[in-house]
Amino acid sequence: MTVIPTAFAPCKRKPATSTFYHDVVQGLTAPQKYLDPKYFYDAAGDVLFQQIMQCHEYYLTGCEMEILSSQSPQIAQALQMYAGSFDLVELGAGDATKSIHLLKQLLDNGVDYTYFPIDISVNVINQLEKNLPKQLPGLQLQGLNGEYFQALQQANQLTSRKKVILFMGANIGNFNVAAARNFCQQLRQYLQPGDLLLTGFDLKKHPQVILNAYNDATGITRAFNFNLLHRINRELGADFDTTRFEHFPTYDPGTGACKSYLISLEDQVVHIGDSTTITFAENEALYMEISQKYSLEETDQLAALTGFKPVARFFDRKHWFTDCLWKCI
Ligand code: AVI
Repeated sequence: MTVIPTAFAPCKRKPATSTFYHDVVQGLTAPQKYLDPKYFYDAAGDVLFQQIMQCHEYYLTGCEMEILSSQSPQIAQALQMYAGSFDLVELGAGDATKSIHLLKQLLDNGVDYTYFPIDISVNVINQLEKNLPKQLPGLQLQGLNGEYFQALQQANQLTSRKKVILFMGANIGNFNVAAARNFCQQLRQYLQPGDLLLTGFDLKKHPQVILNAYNDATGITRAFNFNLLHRINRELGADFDTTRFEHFPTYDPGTGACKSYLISLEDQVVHIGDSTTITFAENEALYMEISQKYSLEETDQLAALTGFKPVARFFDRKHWFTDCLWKCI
């Protein structure tokens, strides 16, 4: 049974000087109203995202899991061939349920490496440090808690070996095309020629399959989007009424941009704390998130524009998803 969390323990209200407050007000006062999707992931959002990953419409997780669980021998072989001796750094490691297959394969192959999982959540890192060595005896692990680039800098100070970066889960899709380019260029600056990057891309496919993934029949993705409004209510003392908004995912098969909006169902006023008032017109759209879909040519172009050379690609059986291996040039 799917459980949608409705009430979480009340949290302490954040002051009007907090970064969260600042970002929310900045987004809601922009000409095209938006919210930064990084704020989806509070405790309730984490639970909802776990549930999304189990929805049958949300094929992305299953496709990438299929790649990692069935092709880790080939992926490990490619890493060993292109990098020789290396350490493994995972950006946004989460619970490592996909990467564990690769970690195990490398151990079975007798590769001497350290796994550096990076995650913004200290909780996630603590759990990984506790659980992974039990599941994978002999694994050398050093968790790094923080923003990607700051933690990557730390990893660079801890090891002089070549690096293999894992950036999976189609997280790159949560940047628009220009921002993805910018991200890859920045990432490249923390790496050396010969280092490798394994990135997960969700591929363009029938538009309805994509739309369904962001509009599951059970309403989990809808609840995931609404949770951000609830979070703003909880943490910033706002009075969003989610019954006055509609979850509205869109997909443009031309550009590959899958964008989610919340549509205001009426003219309305929302208060945030004591001092901020936001007005919504009927049918006004609040932009929540992009999940960009790629063609294979577009993944190659992204590599070429940002200092990488594609060296291998791994697919699920349906060719809906790909993990691309790029080498730093
Ligand atoms: C984390 N990220 C890759 C997910 C995606 O598919 O864009 C986030 C998500 N949003 C709604 N469903 C899933």
